[in-house]
Amino acid sequence: MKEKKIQNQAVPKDHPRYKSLKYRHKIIEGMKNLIVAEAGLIAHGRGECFDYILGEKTNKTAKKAIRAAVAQLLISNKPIISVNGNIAALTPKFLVKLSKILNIPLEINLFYRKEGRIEAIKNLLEKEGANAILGLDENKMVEIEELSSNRRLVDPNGIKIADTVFVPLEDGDRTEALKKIGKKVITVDLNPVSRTAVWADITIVDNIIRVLPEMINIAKKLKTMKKEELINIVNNFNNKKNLIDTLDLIKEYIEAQKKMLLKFEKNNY
Ligand code: PTJ
Repeated sequence: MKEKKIQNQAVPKDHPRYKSLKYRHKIIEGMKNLIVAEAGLIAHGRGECFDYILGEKTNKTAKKAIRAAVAQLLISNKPIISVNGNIAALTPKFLVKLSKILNIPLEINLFYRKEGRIEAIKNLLEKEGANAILGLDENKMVEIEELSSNRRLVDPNGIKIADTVFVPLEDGDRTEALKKIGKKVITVDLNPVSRTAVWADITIVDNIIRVLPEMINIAKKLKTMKKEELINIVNNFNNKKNLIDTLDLIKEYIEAQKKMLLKFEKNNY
């Protein structure tokens, strides 16, 4: 508790990087509470780097992907939301809200298994009001044979029988395995060229902390649409094209930064 206080005091609200530091501290606290794996810190840093060169905002390509993702979740018969340590630590409230508004269960599915982690994540989600959590009883897990990592152990009532799996901040292996067994895969990944980003059916290239609130807003709107309209949204979405457009946005951002530096240099700042 004392430590938490000291950390919060270290980040004044008027700090220009306040938000970024706040989420860093959530990840660090999450690691201390077993929610986040040690490697989750590194994954977060990699994400931050891509976020920077995407302008730290929800770009138009991300908005398109979010719309398609929500439509896909609404037309699915058995969708599921896969939860790992990083997402739970960063944005538990919106995770639970999304699960409720779309009526989709949450399944805790971890890459780095360690005693106490599932319990810690479960408690955090329940504190935010979650009542449909799968992946809790390790004795009842079944395997996805195509996968060798810890993620192969899934809930028989969740990922195993799902037609669409929403797997934010994912590693490439599982996305590939899930695709091979016929699942639709939706992901959130700030790296537009990760194997997950490329393999998924719908990739939202944006920070999970901005994506979930936006998905909730879009869900409220799309929930009233007819199934045919939702199918149309999904069919009109081209993931590879959207990723290419995202890379163009990164190029534009870097060009703009270059121009700014050239101006500084010219004016001797
Ligand atoms: O909790 P566990 O044990 O299941 O482990 C979770 C991590 C994230 C450690 C594990 O899945 C992992 O190692 O993932 P990777 O392979 O590092 O991939 C994570 C991807 O998420 C990377 O491409 C990052 O750029 C991206 N990423 C990191 N933070 C964010 C993000 N994408 C969106 N929003 C973020 N905040």
